[in-house]
Amino acid sequence: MCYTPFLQVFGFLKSSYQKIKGGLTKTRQFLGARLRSLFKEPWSEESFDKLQQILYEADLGSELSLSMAEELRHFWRKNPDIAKEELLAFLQNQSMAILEKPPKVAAKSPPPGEPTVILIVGVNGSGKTTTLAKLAHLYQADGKKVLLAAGDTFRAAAIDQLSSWAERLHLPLVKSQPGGDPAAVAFDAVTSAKARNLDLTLIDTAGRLQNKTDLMRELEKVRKVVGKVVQGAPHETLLVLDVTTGQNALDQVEIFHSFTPLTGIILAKLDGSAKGGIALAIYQKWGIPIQWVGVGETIEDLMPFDPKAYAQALFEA
Ligand SMILES: Nc1nc2c(ncn2[C@@H]2O[C@H](COP(=O)(O)OP(=O)(O)OP(=O)(O)O)[C@@H](O)[C@H]2O)c(=O)[nH]1
Ligand SMILES: [Mg+2]
Repeated sequence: MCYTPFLQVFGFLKSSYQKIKGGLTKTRQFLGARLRSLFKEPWSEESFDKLQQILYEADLGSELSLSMAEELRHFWRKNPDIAKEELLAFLQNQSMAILEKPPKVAAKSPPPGEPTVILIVGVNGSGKTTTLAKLAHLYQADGKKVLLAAGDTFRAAAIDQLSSWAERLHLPLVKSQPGGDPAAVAFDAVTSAKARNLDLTLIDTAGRLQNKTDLMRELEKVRKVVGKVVQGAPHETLLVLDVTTGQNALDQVEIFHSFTPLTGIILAKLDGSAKGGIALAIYQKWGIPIQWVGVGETIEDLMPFDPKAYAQALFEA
């Protein structure tokens, strides 16, 4: 499912069930092993308490783990002879019902002929720069003219990292000296993209812990200056979450969203995590669409989030 008009361009990139299943391997092993051992026992009232704990451990969050287990309990009480497959189907349907609710946030569109601006934010090391390169590669493959902005001016290595991606992908890059003003880089980049009639500017930013208020405010400044160049910019603000950080990811969503309204989430490192359930917890709480999932370190390892494939793969014991 595509949530934003801009993402619909990726008609060529149909997310396959097999791919998302591959990305969820660790989560599925974790959940599947526990669900299988739960299903070996005869179902009783106690099974639902155990189920709640299992869901919680897969990072569905306390509220959601409780409500899903309780809904299943009510369903089972009405249908006590129900088969294991139907209980799993119920969990899949519950997940789908959550993910199919309309999003509470929306991307904006630039005025016709002007570039779309996407701001990539997140805590240190979450996968921002790599994900930005993966996204650039996808848009490029879709025929879009992309420009990269090295808005992480904090470390020389960060500028070098994006420069080498730009070289590899043959994409223009706007950068400054280390220590430069990220807002100035963003301004120059969007101005340049507009002057050159490019389709898209992807702005990298420095990792920042969500509890560092001054750094969070720096993002507000970046947003403000790009908005002066192209109306509505940034049209997308995407938070890259390292799924392996577990419940802390929920704090990150909350604080980043309060400083810099998010239009989407990218779950990076899904391949290395058994905590893939976090997608449900995030969408249930904030209605911010999970747009992409990172499933490895290479440039091809980014796929659109497909709620149906995700719900199906998650609860397939
Ligand atoms: N396995 C796996 N590794 C990933 C994924 N995405 C990023 N990484 C790795 O995570 C590490 C950090 O990635 P970066 O893109 O540099 O992260 P960052 O958020 O830009 O880091 P800072 O700029 O230091 O805040 C790198 O080794 C990446 O290769 C993913 O989806 N799966
Ligand atoms: Mg980076």
